Amino acid sequence: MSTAVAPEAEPTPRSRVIPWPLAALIGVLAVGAALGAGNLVAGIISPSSSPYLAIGDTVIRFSPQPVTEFAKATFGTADKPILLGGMAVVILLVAAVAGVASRRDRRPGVAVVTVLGIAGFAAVAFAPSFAPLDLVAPLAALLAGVVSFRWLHRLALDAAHERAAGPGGVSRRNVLIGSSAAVGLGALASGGGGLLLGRGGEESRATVTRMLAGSAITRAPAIPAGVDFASAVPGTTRFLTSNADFYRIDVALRIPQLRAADWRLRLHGMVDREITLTFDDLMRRPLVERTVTMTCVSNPVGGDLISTANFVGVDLRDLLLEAGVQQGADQVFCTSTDGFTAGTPTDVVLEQGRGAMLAVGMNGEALPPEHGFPVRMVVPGLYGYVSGTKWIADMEVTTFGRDRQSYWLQRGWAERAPIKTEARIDLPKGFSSVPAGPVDVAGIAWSQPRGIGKVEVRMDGGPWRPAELATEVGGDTWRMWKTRFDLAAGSHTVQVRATDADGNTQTEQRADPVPDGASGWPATIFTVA
Ligand SMILES: Nc1nc2c(c(=O)[nH]1)N[C@H]1C(S)=C(S)[C@@H](COP(=O)(O)O)O[C@H]1N2
Ligand SMILES: [Mo]
Repeated sequence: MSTAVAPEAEPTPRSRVIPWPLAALIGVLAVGAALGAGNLVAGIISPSSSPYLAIGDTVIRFSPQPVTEFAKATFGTADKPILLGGMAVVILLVAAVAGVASRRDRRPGVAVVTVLGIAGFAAVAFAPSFAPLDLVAPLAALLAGVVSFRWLHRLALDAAHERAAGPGGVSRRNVLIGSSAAVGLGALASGGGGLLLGRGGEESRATVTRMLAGSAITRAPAIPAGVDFASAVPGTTRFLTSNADFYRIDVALRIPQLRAADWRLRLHGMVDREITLTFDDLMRRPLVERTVTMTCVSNPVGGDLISTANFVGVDLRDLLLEAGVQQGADQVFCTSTDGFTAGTPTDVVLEQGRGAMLAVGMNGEALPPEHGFPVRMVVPGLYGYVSGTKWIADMEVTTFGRDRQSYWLQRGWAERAPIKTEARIDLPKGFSSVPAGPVDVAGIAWSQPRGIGKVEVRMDGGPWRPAELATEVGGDTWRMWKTRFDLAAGSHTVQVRATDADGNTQTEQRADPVPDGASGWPATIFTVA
């Protein structure tokens, strides 16, 4: 075999080659402009159509279970910003490489920018909730990317040419102006889009808040004095959590921006009568207020994925009784507009006095967008992933069959998830140093729907001592506890365990959150100075 020597190609004049750092920058700027444009247009016309966030959602949706578990275990609730940051790094690296590949010829760069644009387009088009108007933002991103790449590339080539031709620098200034314009527009568009993204649906929320203010609501018993020690012992948890501080768990990056007027719920499946409800239908039903502590199954021992609010809504039991649940149905399979699904045991929803509800209000206002506006489910005593579907759109009465596996069941979590009896130490903070003298030890305990009967604390492995309990509100909510120790200087370890109202003490057995909730006695190490 002989090696043929290729005839010497016509050498590209050096003047027609863009220096590689500038070439890389052009790729990055063009893609940055595309991302900004996509975000802006999404912010203006359809908040859930940002191509960047749609790609993030797609990554989450198709991540294999070990990857999502690793991300949750390693980053906790910071997994979303880390995902978005990682995506930005990867996309901008690809963009830089595309730029460098286009030092002479713009075609490789245009091709890569186009492929990225199509990826954003596809992510939006194949999202669980999709409306045709959603396609405008990714289209704008694609156009902005290609146009700015071609434009910057042309400016840079001209500059390279003129630099070879002699001093002058006019075109180089053009490159500078061009790239600054791209950065500026991209950043402005991104920022503006970001502001607008969070704004959709505000009018509809205000309307619902007004409707609630004017409606007859069977109020929850007034919250008595002495339910927490927040004023007596600074640093302890307040009984009611404000909406802004309420913990949040979302599988999707994009908060659905819905309007109450568009909301429909279809209740179907193994029922005698299918029911479809509008938001007005819901508001015509008897409204009831319930104080409920919601808990996430992912909450580690000592974690803060637990909060309490006054929810207003309608009784789910009555609704299911009206529909007529058929023999053998053991799962109420709920679907959200964001693609999330949860399967709630039928017997729990139908349990008299359990208080399962379709909630529309939270702490005196309409549900905040991030907590499920306009309607979510709340079931006291069950972890959120099997009971708390936000932005609920569909309820199918069915069985726990393989064909109806909800989101977290597909990822290895348990089918049934009653809340475990647990306690948390709020004070002293872990590894803190407290002054000598009496030391406040305080925290929370929960065991919904049974309620807390006793909390015990021990110091340095000594005898268990009962803690003082705050006034009880009910079984569906957490209960605050506190006690005091006189301690010598040095390092100390405090431990706590709760006992529910039926007399069952929380297990010492340590368990990770997967598959049905963490367990174990929390411990805090601190120093007395
Ligand atoms: N649509 C939707 N509903 C959802 C979730 C979700 O990711 N998407 N997370 C669930 C989980 S795991 C919990 S613990 C609760 C949390 O509700 P919050 O975010 O209002 O606190 O919502 C549940 N409902
Ligand atoms: Mo959760």
